[in-house]
Amino acid sequence: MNKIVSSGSMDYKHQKQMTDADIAFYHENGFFAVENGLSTDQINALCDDTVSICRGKYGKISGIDEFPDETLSDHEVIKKFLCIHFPHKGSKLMYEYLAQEAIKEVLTSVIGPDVKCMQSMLFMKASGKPGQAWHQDELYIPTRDRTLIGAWMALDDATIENGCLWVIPGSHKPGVLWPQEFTTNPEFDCSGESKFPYGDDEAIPLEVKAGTILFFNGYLLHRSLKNRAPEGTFRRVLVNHYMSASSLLPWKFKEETPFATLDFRDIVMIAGSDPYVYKGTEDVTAMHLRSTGEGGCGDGSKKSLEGN
Ligand SMILES: O=C(O)CCC(=O)C(=O)O
Repeated sequence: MNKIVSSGSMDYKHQKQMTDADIAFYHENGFFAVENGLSTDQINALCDDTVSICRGKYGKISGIDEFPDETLSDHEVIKKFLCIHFPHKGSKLMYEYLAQEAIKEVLTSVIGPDVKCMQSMLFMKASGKPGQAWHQDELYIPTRDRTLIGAWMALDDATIENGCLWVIPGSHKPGVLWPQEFTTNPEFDCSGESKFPYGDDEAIPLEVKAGTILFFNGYLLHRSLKNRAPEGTFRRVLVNHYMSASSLLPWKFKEETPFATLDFRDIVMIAGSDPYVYKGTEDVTAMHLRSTGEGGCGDGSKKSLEGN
């Protein structure tokens, strides 16, 4: 079984800067791993904050009517939820981590000096919880210059057993967004599955240690499988999405405005300057619970293109 390609990794503790070879690896393969991107203290702080979010300490989370009983242990609390979207809207710590130092270094190296963030997602993924079928993030969050990048911060070791990320190296290159179909496979949540001309044998699992930050291109085909690790374990990940601040972001609009002029402004600048600063920013997204699909996904008509 292929493991992460060593030339595609850097040890942030020792290197701190992307080399030309690192940048070339990212553009060639569509992903890049930074080992030791987070220290143990940072991982622990983010895990503690995950518990606070799930206990309702930072306020309402759409989709959660009642927070778990206070007598439950931290693990019992977090195992109730697969994933919470936009944790940075409730937690100050998760907001600060949008501009985490290793993330800024990689993004400014591969995107350019001006970088904005528009989304965060916090996966708890307890044992038994589903993964997400093959997809490309740009299908959900369409940038106009194809600069979308996910920064996936492993808070636990991610393994094949507990549902690590799988990618098809180089699948970002054609710049095609493959259509999706509804899937009822219990391996996955309700997000839909991309249909594409690659074989599953071209996919590689990205097994990484806690503290590794995986970066992946918005056109890269990727998925994760169900967590099959023993009961009581988790595959926690904080994943944020970023793009060049020079591009407009036609995301989450329903009205009939010409696509080319749409610009979602609920963003956070994390590096450089914002050419559209004169527009101001908005605060329209809020923390919400992602559906696991464990109760069924209906007929697919409610398939969400909101998350990724
Ligand atoms: O971590 C996962 O299970 C899925 C994450 C993902 O596909 C994404 O962030 O786009």
